[in-house]
Amino acid sequence: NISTSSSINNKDIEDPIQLALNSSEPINNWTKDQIRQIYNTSLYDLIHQAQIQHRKHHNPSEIQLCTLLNIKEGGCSEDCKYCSQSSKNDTGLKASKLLQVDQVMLKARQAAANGSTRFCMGAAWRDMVGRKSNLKRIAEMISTINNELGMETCVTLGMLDSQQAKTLKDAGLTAYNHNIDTSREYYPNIISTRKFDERLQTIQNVNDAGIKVCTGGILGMGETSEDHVSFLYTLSNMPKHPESLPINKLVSIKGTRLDEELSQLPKDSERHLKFDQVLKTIATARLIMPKSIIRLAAGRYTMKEYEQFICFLAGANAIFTGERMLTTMCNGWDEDIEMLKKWGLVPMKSFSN
Ligand code: SAM
Ligand code: DTB
Ligand code: SF4
Ligand code: FES
Repeated sequence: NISTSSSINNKDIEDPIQLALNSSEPINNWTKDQIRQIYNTSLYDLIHQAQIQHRKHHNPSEIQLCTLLNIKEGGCSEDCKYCSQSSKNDTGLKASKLLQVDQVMLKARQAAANGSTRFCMGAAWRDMVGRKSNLKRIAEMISTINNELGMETCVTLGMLDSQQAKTLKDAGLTAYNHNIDTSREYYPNIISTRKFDERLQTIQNVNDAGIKVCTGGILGMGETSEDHVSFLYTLSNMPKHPESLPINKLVSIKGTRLDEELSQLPKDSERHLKFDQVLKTIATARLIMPKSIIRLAAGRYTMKEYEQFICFLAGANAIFTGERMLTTMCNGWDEDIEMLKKWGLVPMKSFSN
């Protein structure tokens, strides 16, 4: 079987795990069959192979620490079934105004002092249409954090057009978070006020502006393993793999329509998320998107320390740490530093340090 090109041809290697491990370039044409085969590999082997891949592309003892701040809470016009901040869910959360730059700086300084190297700011908005002065204030937050603290910055503000993305890039933004959330097929069960392809369009606008893309999703919304395969298929076939890939475990919030729906599922339904599916998703992501930073995001506080440890073994290498996620709980800096020490892991240095 002689290949005419010097690079490895996708079709020359039949075992997709070997293909993932042997390719010198990121692969952007994974098939669902290949991804499914990886996902369904015996978990013991899968984690071993993912760890090999992890060690090829990352310093295996480093975990990136990011801290989140909700800079504009609640009152969002989107209808995401899981979200406490959607005005279509009855969670009792009130809408707030955008924080001032000095309020944000207090929190950013605290995060830096505790060892976080990336500061992520979230706003409960559908998009930035008609929010020029808010965008300007956010640009000021970004540049002040950069200049004063040398931290990486990240924001998530809903949909962005190319011009808005450029404004954020000019302010010095490192990454933009915009999750695809789940598979293309399952998406309409979760959100009806926007389309999956609109998500992809914003991601493209962000990428085109030269900002790193942070995109991932939520596990445990009643989807199946096939949805995990399809979710990974979309992510891994993006023209550029996401720099950062958050894996959220649903925090089922009282008053959200998803919480109500999931409570109706029979106890033995295959639609209840199992921990092995979390591991399979992380390990598969690590194999097929070797350079992405895989972040344990929402719901980590519900995981035992040893469960988090296995997630790190499977290839996760970032966490959110601090006082809070956006509206839900987060493990704090002190307990996280203790945990990392216990497992022989250290906080990742910022590229700007
Ligand atoms: N409004 C922006 C947007 O949706 O792009 C940014 C904020 S939004 C809260 C960021 C991400 O947090 C969502 O895309 C979703 O993946 C995750 N998320 C929100 N609520 C969650 C929950 N209850 N459990 C787990 N993840 C959640
Ligand atoms: C992401 O994927 N997870 C973070 C970050 N991106 C912005 C947000 C998680 C929010 C969890 C629900 C809450 O705290 O309200
Ligand atoms: Fe709004 Fe984002 Fe919550 Fe959806 S996930 S309701 S867009 S804040
Ligand atoms: Fe900030 Fe992903 S939310 S890096």
